[in-house]
Amino acid sequence: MAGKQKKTIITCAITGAIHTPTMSDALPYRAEDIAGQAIDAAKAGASILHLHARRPEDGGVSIDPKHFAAFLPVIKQATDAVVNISTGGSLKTTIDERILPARTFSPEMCSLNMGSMNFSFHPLANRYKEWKFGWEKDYVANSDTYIFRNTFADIEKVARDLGPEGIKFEHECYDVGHLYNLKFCMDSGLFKAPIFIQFVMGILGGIGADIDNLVFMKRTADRLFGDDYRWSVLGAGGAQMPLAATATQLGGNLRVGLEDSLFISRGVLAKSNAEQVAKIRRIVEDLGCEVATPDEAREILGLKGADRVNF
Ligand code: KMH
Ligand code: ZN
Repeated sequence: MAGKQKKTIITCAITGAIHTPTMSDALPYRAEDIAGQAIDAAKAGASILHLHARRPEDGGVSIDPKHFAAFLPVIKQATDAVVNISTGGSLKTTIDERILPARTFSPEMCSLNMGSMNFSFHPLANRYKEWKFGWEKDYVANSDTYIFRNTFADIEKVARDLGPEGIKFEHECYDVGHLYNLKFCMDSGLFKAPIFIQFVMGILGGIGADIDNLVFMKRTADRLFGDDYRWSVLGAGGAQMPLAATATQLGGNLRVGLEDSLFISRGVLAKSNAEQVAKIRRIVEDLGCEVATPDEAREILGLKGADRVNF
């Protein structure tokens, strides 16, 4: 089973592809705001920055490499945090389009979603009467028609295109079956130990965000991967902080950030990504654990190093 780590890696997911500008003024979508919040999150204790891009004019989700190019070098200049580029894409993009930013910039890490599923946030559409931008309401409301496609062929394509670049995958597992998908791929030789699993909990379409389920996911992963894996958890919405705090006590790592929750506490919007990082850092340290530096995260996960990226 994955041994209890001495240090806790904090990942911060800065903006994502679920929330929209209407939902929080803090959600960054211009390059300078994505960069600024990412740098502040790193200063607050995040050693990995999970990054999506957005259109600067209206906050729409973008997978255009030019929108990543506008913030990646700024972040690299200002911090030694590990950059992790999403391959999640947006609602209607092909796997080739989704991996283009990671293929272009060859970061130390990128996400890899481990199964196809319903992936919906349509209930959020009822919470807002006025929307800042024209695209937002339909984007959110129509997510009930969305199948997040990540077939075995898609997964293999990502592994074969990006693996040789030395990019470490954040294997996003939204349910127990995804762990078995990952095991199948690992046995087929697609991924090398130690793999890094992100237990994604509380997405409508995936496993619910509670501690019993986290323990079940971890036990299953222990059984399937033994010492060959490291893990982290992200809880969507209100589950973010409780699951993150639980992860440190179970010997794992955690992810916070406005991609996964817009809140700092019940009903109170976070002012920034850094505010969430600072809060979980306090909790981690109060519970007697230490936060990993970026270089410690590189060591724990076996990353290629910031000198081997292409930005
Ligand atoms: N927004 C998270 C629930 C990705 O970027 O590949 C999932 C995610 C997907 O982070
Ligand atoms: Zn993401």
